[in-house]
Order: sequence, then structure tokens, then C-alpha cells
Amino acid sequence: APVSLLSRFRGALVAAVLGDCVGGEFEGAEDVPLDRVLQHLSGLEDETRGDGILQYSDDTAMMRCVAQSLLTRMGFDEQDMARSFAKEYSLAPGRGYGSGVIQVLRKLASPQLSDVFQPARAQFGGRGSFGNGGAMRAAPFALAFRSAADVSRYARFGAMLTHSCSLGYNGAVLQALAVHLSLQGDLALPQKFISKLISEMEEVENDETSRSDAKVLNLAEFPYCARLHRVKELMEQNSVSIEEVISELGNGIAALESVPTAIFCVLHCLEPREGLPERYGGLERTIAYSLALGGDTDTIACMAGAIAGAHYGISAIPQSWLKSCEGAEEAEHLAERLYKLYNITQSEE
Ligand code: F2R
Ligand code: MG
Ligand code: MG
Repeated sequence: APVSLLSRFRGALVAAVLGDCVGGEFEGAEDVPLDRVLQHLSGLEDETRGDGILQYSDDTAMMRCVAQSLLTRMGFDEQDMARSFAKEYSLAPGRGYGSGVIQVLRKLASPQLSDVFQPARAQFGGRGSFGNGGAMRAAPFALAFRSAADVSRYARFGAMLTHSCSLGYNGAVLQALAVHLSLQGDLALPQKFISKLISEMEEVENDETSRSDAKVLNLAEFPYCARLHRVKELMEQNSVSIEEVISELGNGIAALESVPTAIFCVLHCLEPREGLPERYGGLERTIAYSLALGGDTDTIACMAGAIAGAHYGISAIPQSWLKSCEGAEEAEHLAERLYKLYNITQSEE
């Protein structure tokens, strides 16, 4: 049956929370045997475990701030979003934030601060963060804006509140665009989906700052496009090992090492895969596969979850998984409100 847009909206935010919650178990682990992943996931079906047993981390905490701010301000307002990040951090600092970004979040709490982008610019000796913290929270931008140009523009500004290095904010743009295309049903044609992302990113990375950051960091020209071309090559291979995915795409905390990886997880799991239970649908496969890569599992599963959830819709998420995750219900509610906002702005245009 066709998946409704509302179901896609709900699926995107709820599966992002799901990825974060179930991925926390393996964050930072180098070797994650698939058996352990499947055991962890089947444990969620145990009814005696209780609701909301798996807590969400910074990924969801910041994504909620993005969604709430977009809703309250009916669009992007950097002051409000910055304040929301700072408040969330001060209320719950123990959600596993990156060690650099906490300095930004503390500075954003200052009432004297007028330029809310300044603390991010001061990070890492003025180079800015290239971590995946901007990308992990980017999904709501795709639910709030209708055109790819707006999704891209505001995901970039939203990320720049904490990540001023182009590798950090361009990762957020890529993640938001992937969710945007998935919401439109573009994953039905996977090759076209990846080609569209490459052509969008060719434009995004074709600016002076992105070009010079790539040079300074000793990366290939147009680094995200280069990784997306590797995703395309891996998709064309008959079989791909976990080791190959990690060495070709990465599984780390840098946005460049994790956003293309999350996109690959979704594309790879569109079809049944060896080692994953036959009863699993595509969304369950995506989450399980993201965890089996190890490394930054909560964030890769969160980003892959958002893209996959936008494709398969809310009904693809098993109830028992959903019930186990703190914040899943609230994410569904936020998605419904964003859907209403999306329809209002759509009809005004
Ligand atoms: N922080 C984590 N995981 C670490 C373990 C947490 C632990 N489980 C706990 O219980 O506390 N996860 C979360 O952080 C990632 C998002 O990080 P974000 O927001 O990008 O933070 P930050 O600090 O800006 O960057 C992360 C690290 O990347 C390196 N880095 C970034 N830019 C750099 C630069 N220009 N030069 C050198 N290094 C740079 C640094 O090591 C940063 O600390 C997500 O995984 C989320 O789940
Ligand atoms: Mg986290
Ligand atoms: Mg993480």
C-alpha cells in the first residue's frame, strides 16, 4: 500500500529516536558481531522489560530542540534554536554530548551573547567542529521546509550554531536532503536517489570555504561527493563486507565518516540481506545493519533511521521497539505538528 506523507513524517522522527536509543548500546565498540545486535533487538520484544527502557542521547535531545524551535517560531530562528540547545543542555547535561560541543552549549546560555554563531566559530582553534552533531539533529528541517533549497539553507544555518567547519555543516545539509528526498518517495529508485544527492552536493561543496577546508584537512576535492560516489560503487557490487563499508565510508564521529555511511545503510537494506532475519522488513534491517558497523552506532542508526523511516513510514516500526524507547511518543507528536505546519506553509506558497 502507498505510504502517506503523514506516515512518512512520523516514521522519520520516530525511527531517528529508535536508532539513537538502540544504538547507544554499541557506541564506540570496534567489533559488533551481528548475533549481539540481533540479541539486543530481540530483547526489546520481552514484555516484562517496561516502556521507555532505552534512554535517548544528545542526538534526540538536540533533534527535539530543532523540531520544537521550528514549530514555535514557524520557521528558522537562530536565537530561539540556540537558546533551546543551551537550555536542554543545562537541564540534562549527561546525555553523552561530544566533548567539544559542550563549550559551545555553555556559551550559548549567556544572555549577553548577541552573535549566536560566534561560539561555534571559536571551536578547535577557530577551525570549527567537523563532528556529526549538526547532521544527527538535521531531520526536522526536511519536515519543515518544502523545497530542497530551503531544506539545505536552514539545515546549514541550524548546524552552524555548533559546527562552523564546512565538513560539519555540509554533513547536516546532506542528511537533511536525504530525508527530504526519502519523504518524496525517491528511494523507490535507489540509483536516481543517490545521483540526485550527488548533484545537490556538487552545488553545496562548490564554494570557496568548502574547497579550502577540504584542502586544509587533506581531503579529496568535494569530499561528500567523493564518498557518495563510493556509496554508488558499493551498491553496484554483488556482495559487500562490513569491513569494506567501514574502510570505504567510515563509522566515526566526524560527519564525513558517518553521514554517507548512514545513507549506504538505508540503500543496502532496501533488499533482504544475508545474516538478517527474513521476518525483518527494510526498516528493521536498516537499524540492525547500522548497529553491526560499530563505531558511532547511535548516530549512524539515528540518521539512517530518519531516512528509512521517511521511506517506509511509521507502520514499519515494530510496536515493541517503539515502546522501548524514551521519547518515541513525543517524536511522533512533533512529527504530526510539523506535518500541519508543512501543509500550512505549502498552501500559502
Ligand atoms: N560524544 C559522543 N560519544 C562519545 C562517548 C559518550 C559517552 N558514551 C558518554 O557516556 O558520555 N556522542 C555524541 O557526540 C557525537 C556528536 O558530536 P558533536 O556534537 O559533533 O561534538 P563535537 O565535540 O563538536 O565533535 C565531536 C568530536 O569530533 C572531533 N572533532 C570535531 N571537530 C574537530 C576538529 N576541527 N579538529 C579535531 N577534532 C575535531 C573531536 O574529537 C570532538 O570531540 C555523536 O556521536 C553523539 O552521539
Ligand atoms: Mg549520542
Ligand atoms: Mg553518537
